Amino acid sequence: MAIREILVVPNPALKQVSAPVEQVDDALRALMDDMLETMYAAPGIGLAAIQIGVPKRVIVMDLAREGEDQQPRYFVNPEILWASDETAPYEEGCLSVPDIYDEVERPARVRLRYMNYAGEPIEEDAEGIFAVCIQHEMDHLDGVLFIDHLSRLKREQAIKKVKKQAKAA
Ligand code: K2U
Ligand code: ZN
Repeated sequence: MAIREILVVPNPALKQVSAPVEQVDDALRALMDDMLETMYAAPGIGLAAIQIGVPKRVIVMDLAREGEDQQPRYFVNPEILWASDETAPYEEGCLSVPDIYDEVERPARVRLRYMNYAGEPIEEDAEGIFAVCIQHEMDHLDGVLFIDHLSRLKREQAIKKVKKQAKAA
């Protein structure tokens, strides 16, 4: 396992549309292991493969609270089969847009289809922070960042702030 570099804005690689996975094999599981180790080290609760520069439709997640046992989740070729008309706001952040937080409105509940770590097909409903996180990560698979849901002014201010922080580092 290895901790990989997380790409940050304005890296154009983050705008790529990731390709579907052909086969859930040991090489893909090794990638998911690295993604999970990278996410825990960040720290974060979700990570898309494109954030470490790999344009594959793969997401890892762990929604366990502080003090709870780790509950790693793996989503290969995730699809949203249904989304509620009801929406809910959430103050989002992103490891690829460091230290920027803003409110994004998303469908409150979604029905997912994906393959797990073993390559088995799963269908599952998500709500709450699970619904927020999976939609945030699936946006990454389409080259979309949470700041793309904000006004152009807020988006430009966010990118300017991240660039300034990077220069000062
Ligand atoms: O994509 C990422 O950078 C991972 C995000 C996932 C996330 C974004 C918005 C809302 C929920 C999850 C990182 O985990 S951002 C850090 C974070 C940690 C806890 C709660 C919210 C955001
Ligand atoms: Zn993100």
